[in-house]
Parts: sequence; C-alpha cells; structure tokens
Amino acid sequence: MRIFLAIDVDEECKRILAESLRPVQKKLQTLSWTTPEQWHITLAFLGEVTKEKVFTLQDELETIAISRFSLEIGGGGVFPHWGMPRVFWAGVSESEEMRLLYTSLWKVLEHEGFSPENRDFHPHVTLARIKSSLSLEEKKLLQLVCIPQRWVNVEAFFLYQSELTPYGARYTKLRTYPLKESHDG
Ligand code: 2AM
Repeated sequence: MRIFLAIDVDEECKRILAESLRPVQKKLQTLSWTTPEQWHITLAFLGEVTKEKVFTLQDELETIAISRFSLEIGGGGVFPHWGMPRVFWAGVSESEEMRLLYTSLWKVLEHEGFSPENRDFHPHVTLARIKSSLSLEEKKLLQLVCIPQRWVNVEAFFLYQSELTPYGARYTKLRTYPLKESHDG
C-alpha cells in the first residue's frame, strides 16, 4: 500500500481556496489542477509499505500525544523555483506546534524503520502540478493569484492511502488520530 500522513484542510478553507483559483484555472488549463477532495498538508510520505507494516504503524502512531493547534493557510508559491515551476502550492504557516507534530511523528516513524526525506519540511497544499514549461505570461498569471490567509484548526492528523488511477491520485483515510484537547494537559 502507498501511504502518507497528513493534516486536512477544512471545508470553508477549501471553498475559499477554490474560489480564488477559479479565474486562473480557466486561463491555465494545461496545468494538472488538484481537486478540493485531494487537498491536504502532507506531514510524511512513506511510499509503498506492506499491509503488515501498516498494521503495526497504525498502532504505534496512537502514542503521539500532541495538543490541538491552529495554522494559517494562504499565499501561493512554487517548487522548486520560478525558473522551472513544477508544483504550485498554497502556503502553510510554520509554527512550533507544527514542528512538534512533525518531529514527534518522525520519532515514531524512525523507530519503525522509515528514514526521513533528505529535503526540508515545507508544509504546503499542492494546488497544481506543472508538467511543461510555462511562458513568462503564464508565470505572471500564477504569481498574481491572490490566495487569502485563513486560520485552520488542526484537531487531528490522518493516515491516508494513495491510489494512482488513470483519473489522478485517489486518497482514502485509513485512520484518524485526534489531537488532545488543550485542557487535557
Ligand atoms: P506533493 O503534494 O507536494 O507532491 C501523496 O502523494 C502526498 O504525498 C502528496 O501530497 C505529495 O506531496 C506527498 N509526497 C511527498 N513526497 C512524495 C513522493 N516522493 N511521491 C509522491 N508523493 C509524495
């Protein structure tokens, strides 16, 4: 199974994001736009993992005891850089709480034999994948997209299965890991 761990984007935030993208989506139809059902913030992509390993991992992840927190989604950017954009994303605020969740997850994952990726953690919501090179004009259109800032409450993280289909990636939630209510101590 191909699996990853992620935080969700709430419905209201998705609605606002979708609205801010609509005009540019019409103009840039050569981009592979992701759909609101696919939007999430990846914490760890684990790739192909045996079912047995998923079973143990599912339980190990229950040991994570982190409190709920809020994060801010907004603004746009690209990976790796504007010279050769490959992914167009909505930004996610860096915060101590997010770092804590990320490092706590990786402590469990490393214990289970997974190795962290070499690249730095840049939380984001992937909005489009860019397969061909863009003209200056197309880049300008993307740079001018106004994605409003919005606070999102993070009350859980999720273990997802990713299935690659001819119609794009299909993500299914395998397990929900609720975060602690702040007054839980
Ligand atoms: P991306 O959106 O930034 O491409 C499921 O595939 C999720 O895991 C996607 O959100 C994807 O991030 C992320 N991911 C991270 N590394 C990946 C990889 N090597 N292959 C596929 N997805 C990866």
